[in-house]
Amino acid sequence: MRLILATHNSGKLREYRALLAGLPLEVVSLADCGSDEVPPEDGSSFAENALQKARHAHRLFPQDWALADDSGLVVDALGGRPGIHSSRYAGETSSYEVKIGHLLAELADAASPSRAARFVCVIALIAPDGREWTVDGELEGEIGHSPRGTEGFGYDPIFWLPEIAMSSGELDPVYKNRISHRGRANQKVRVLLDRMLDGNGLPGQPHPVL
Ligand code: ITT
Repeated sequence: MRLILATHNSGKLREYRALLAGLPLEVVSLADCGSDEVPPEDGSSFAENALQKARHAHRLFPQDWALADDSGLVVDALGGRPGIHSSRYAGETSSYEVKIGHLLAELADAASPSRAARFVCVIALIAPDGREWTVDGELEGEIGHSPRGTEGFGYDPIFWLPEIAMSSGELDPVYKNRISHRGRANQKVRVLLDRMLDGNGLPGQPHPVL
């Protein structure tokens, strides 16, 4: 049995392939399944968007498990922006250099001097029998003053982790997965899957939601 990752973001795919390693499921992306159709994503919360994307995969491949993530960067001094619009911030097709420049400029103009921010991730998981779960994870940090590091993707170069004095763009991928918003949400997914799969990746007994 397969688990379909409903994402076209190559950075997320790389992280999920590591995060989901060792499951009794074949982890494949929508593109691996020959689907390049972009799932809908017009909800008003991370959870709604994650469910929309996972339901899209479940509709296309109802025999398989479906997993989607909606995530983003929430900046306090910007009233939570870019938030659920992180991938479309400063224009859908703009590069991350442009998005990061735009964010730093907005923050320089913000009334509040606070640079507090967090990465948020909500994962939606759908079983072949249609049961749905959402779980979340967060990583607290600050917006750095200039980009640092070439690891990760998206906003990682300007996400500053004061306790370790590094940006998340400087983190080894294994360490990022251990502490990140995505890694934390995924730990809950692994608990769910461990409880629900028998050794063959088939749904076992229903289990209360976490
Ligand atoms: P899919 O919908 O195909 O999964 P997407 O990139 O559009 O891909 P989202 O709508 O969930 O995904 O947007 C997430 C954006 O938030 C992502 O493009 C980054 O800009 C940012 N983001 C999320 N997690 C991140 C991380 O771990 N590191 C850096 N930026 C991250």
